[in-house]
Amino acid sequence: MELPVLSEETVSFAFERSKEMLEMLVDFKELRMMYTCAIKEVKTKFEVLDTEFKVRYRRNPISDIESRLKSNQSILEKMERRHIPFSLENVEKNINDIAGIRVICSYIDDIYLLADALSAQDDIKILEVKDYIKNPKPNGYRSYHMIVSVPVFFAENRRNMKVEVQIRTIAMDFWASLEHQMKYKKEIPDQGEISARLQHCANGIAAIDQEMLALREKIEAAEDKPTEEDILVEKLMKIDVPLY
Ligand code: 0O2
Repeated sequence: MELPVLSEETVSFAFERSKEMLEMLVDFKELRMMYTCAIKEVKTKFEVLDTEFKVRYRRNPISDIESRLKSNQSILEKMERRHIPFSLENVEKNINDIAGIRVICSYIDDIYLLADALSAQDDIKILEVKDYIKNPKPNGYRSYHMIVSVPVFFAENRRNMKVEVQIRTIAMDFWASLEHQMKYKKEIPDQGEISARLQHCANGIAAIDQEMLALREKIEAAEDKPTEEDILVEKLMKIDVPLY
């Protein structure tokens, strides 16, 4: 088969396009590295708060911290769904959850405690808050979402990076995992019935979360008021609390 002869202009155009594509790929990899570092920054902030609480109140507000960098495929799909043309600027501007952190707590009050403590840090800027606990989604989804901007210091520059923070209870997380699994299955028999039962479970979970908090508060209130001696002994005990 005889190959067509390409004009000098066409070859030069193709070369320039491939060069541009390669440059974009390199920049995209660099951007992902920056988001990975932003995850580390925010994760450390939550770990610090958890450690502080452990020493101060002998109680851990955080049960688990998960983090993830959104896959390239999910980024592309989200851009396509929103009809946004692909460019690095557009990705950074429009996709808020490339860096994602999920903080799992035992009790609902800890969610707000952590959200307030993070918001009070003066290097953190809160760009958006969605309180799906006070305003659950129609399907029953409950979780507290924040989009924050955090400064990350690199060798030669400082970049403010966006991170999506989701804070929820263990029970809310348990529910969201199953609902997420259903959403990504294309063909499910009785989907309507499953959705209705999930919604029912979401209401049950919300009631149990409230009841567990009320019970904890009752138990805490029933604990004897400490004497001065108790306070001193408590302070001495804190010195022995292992931090890791
Ligand atoms: P994935 O697969 O979880 O990474 P925004 O991100 O603010 O520009 P969006 O996506 O409408 O716009 O924001 P929202 O409502 O805060 O949702 C963000 C994430 O919350 C979702 O990410 C899910 O992780 C979670 N989420 C929101 N609604 C639901 C729900 O009804 N069920 C479950 N299980 N999770 C939910 P993505 O983008 O879906 O991707």
